[in-house]
Order: sequence, then structure tokens, then C-alpha cells
Amino acid sequence: MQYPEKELITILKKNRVDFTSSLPCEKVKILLEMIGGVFFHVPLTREEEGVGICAGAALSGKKPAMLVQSSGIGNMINALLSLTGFYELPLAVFVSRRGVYKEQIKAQIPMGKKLHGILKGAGIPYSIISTRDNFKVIGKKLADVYKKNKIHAFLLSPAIWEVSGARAQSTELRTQKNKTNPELEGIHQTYSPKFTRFEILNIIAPYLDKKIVVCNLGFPAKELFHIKHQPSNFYMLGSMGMATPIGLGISLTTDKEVIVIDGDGSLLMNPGSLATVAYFAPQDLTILAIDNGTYGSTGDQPTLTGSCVDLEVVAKGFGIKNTFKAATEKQLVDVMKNKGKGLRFVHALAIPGNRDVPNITLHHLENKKQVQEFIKNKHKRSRQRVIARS
Ligand SMILES: Cc1ncc(C[n+]2csc(CCOP(=O)(O)OP(=O)(O)O)c2C)c(N)n1
Repeated sequence: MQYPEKELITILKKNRVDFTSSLPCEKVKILLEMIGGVFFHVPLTREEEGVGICAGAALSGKKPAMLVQSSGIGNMINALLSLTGFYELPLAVFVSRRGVYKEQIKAQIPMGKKLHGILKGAGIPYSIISTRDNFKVIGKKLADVYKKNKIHAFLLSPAIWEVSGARAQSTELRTQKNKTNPELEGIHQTYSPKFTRFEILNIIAPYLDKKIVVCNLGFPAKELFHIKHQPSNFYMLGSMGMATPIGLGISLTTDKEVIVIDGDGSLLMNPGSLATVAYFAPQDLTILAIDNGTYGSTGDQPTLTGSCVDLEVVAKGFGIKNTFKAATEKQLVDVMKNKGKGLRFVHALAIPGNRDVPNITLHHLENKKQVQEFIKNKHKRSRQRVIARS
């Protein structure tokens, strides 16, 4: 049995990496778990934040390394150039490269394919690590990173982890653990939620009927598609953190009710969007944050809502006046049923866990077309109503 995760950690240790930070990708969930156990590790809310934290650590003489998904490079590039590169600080970036090898999620392809070009254009050197055999190059490049104060990206193919014995063992353990002990503290402990995201979606599904629904990426979108597809559902497949901004954009430009189904990890990646929402306070927008205290879609790595953050307080702090907590079926139904006009933030507390549903079969451009047509027809009808009344 092979354990590529352990081999990589040994290389990091040999090169005296002593500070790590990460934002999860499903493909490297075992490696992430191990890194957290071995090194000083900062779990991030956004990849860009890690560039700053690692720069600070490098100023104190540490040897930092990050582990992120290829999409996360998009969030990091400015800070990599204008901070790490500009001040000649060291940073090793391990990238879980998506979109090029047996990729099931089509939205990963644009960033995955363009990654070379983006790094080349930015002048950031990189090594392609397609198999364990390529691990040989990592040690030498790492030594350079810390000796010469350089950035280097290591593009890790998902093929490396396919052969890992640790992956199968850990998935089994995790499934057992989630059923019994979600290990959440803070606000989750106070409210003791009972439902998973899938169960919450099932409870609220009747109240989504014919509303414009913008749904968070990953399992939330897949589960909603499975439970209740309708032409007015917009499913995100990538662009983590954009559910609430997309909902706001629609809400500002239509007179129809919009419901955003967002997640704790995604809201923490881009919390400023709640401030923008509060400022504009659209007439008919509900943000339903399903907070399972984890990055559920990538293997249940804890987010900070599982310990110190209360998203309802965050929303209130940004200026959203109408906020609710919902942890029971009655609370969920009441809040979805009793819809007054205006902006609402619903903090739906959940336990971790995903339902094993198939991928979305609807083509993303067909999805876009259906939503656009729904919005256009609704507009036409409401304009006709106005004309009829006058
Ligand atoms: C920029 C970026 N970083 C990381 C990912 C990988 N990723 C996809 S879904 C997800 C978790 C989202 O968590 P949350 O919003 O809490 O929703 P949940 O899956 O828990 O319902 C992550 C980290 C990504 N798609 N894009």
C-alpha cells in the first residue's frame, strides 16, 4: 500500500517547513488532515488571506507553505505579486490541480487549464507533479524557496492520491464519526441542530416554488437539483463565495423574490458581500445560510462557525436588520412561510454530512438560459400587470 501523503510530509519536514496554511480541496483531504496534525497550521477563510499570514510568518523567520485548490490561485494572485514577490519573501504553494485529470466538475476546467499560463504570466515558477515519482524535484525546489526567498508552486495531480491507502481508511472513519459526533462547538452547541443540509433543503423545498433560487456550489447544488429542480434555480458549479453576490445582482435588477442558499465556508470567504447586501437592502431577498460548521463539500474540514463565529451576528453587524436563527423544522418552516417583503438573513444551523446524490445533469448554459427566460417572462408579466392597472 502506498502513502504519498506521508512521503510529501517527510519532504516538507526535511526542508524544515514550520508554518502551514490551507483552504480545502476534496482531492487532498487526507493530506490536509495529516498536515494539521504535524505542522503549525492555519485553516483559512480565503486563500488570499493565507498569502498575508504566510508573509507575516516569513517576516518572523518562518518557512511557510500553503495547500490550496487551483481555483484558489485566482484568489491569491494579487497578494502573491504585490506582497510575497515584491518583498522577496519565501512561499511554497502546493496546488491541488483540478480541471485536467478525470474532472467531474466542469467549472474547474477553465482555471485548471489556464493555470500554467496564469503562473507563467505572473512570473511564478512552478513544477508539475503528476505522480509520486515527481516528488524528487520538490526537495530541491523547496530548498531554493527558503534559501533565495522565492515563490514556487507545485501543481499536484489528483492521480497522486488515487493510489493512497490512507484515503480509503479515512473516508470510512469519517462516515462513522459524522453519524455519531459532529464535533461542533460554539453556536452549534447552543442550538443543537439535528438536520443535515439535505434534510434542511427537503424541509424548505415547498417554499422555494417558482422563486429565483441561487444555490451554493458543491453538494448544496447537487442536493437541491436532486430534491427540487425548477427552471428558476441557478446552480453554482464553481466561483466559491459568489452565491450572495449573484443573488444581490438579480435582486437589484428584477422585482421578483430571490432566495440565496449559501454556506458558512462560502460566506466566510467573502463576508463583505453581506455589507453590500445590507447597504442596498433589496425589496425581496432572503439569504439562507446553511451553516454546518464545515467545508462539507470537501470533506468536512471545520470552518470557524463551528467554533467562534455566529453568522447571524455577522449579518447584523454588517447592518442586515431582519435576521433569524432556525435549527428546528418548525423554525425553518415558519421563517420560510411567513414571508414579508424586504431583506432577510436566515441562519439555518445544520450538522455536517452530505447525501450521496448524482452530479447535476443539466448543462450549465442550459441552466443559465432557463433562469434568464424565467426572469424575462416574470418581468413581462409584471409589466403587463402595471399596464393593465393604469
Ligand atoms: C476558491 C475556491 N477554493 C476552494 C474551493 C473548494 N471548495 C468547493 S466547495 C467548498 C466548501 C464550501 O463550504 P460551504 O460553503 O460551507 O458549503 P457546504 O459544502 O459545507 O454546504 C470548497 C472549499 C473552491 N471551489 N474554490
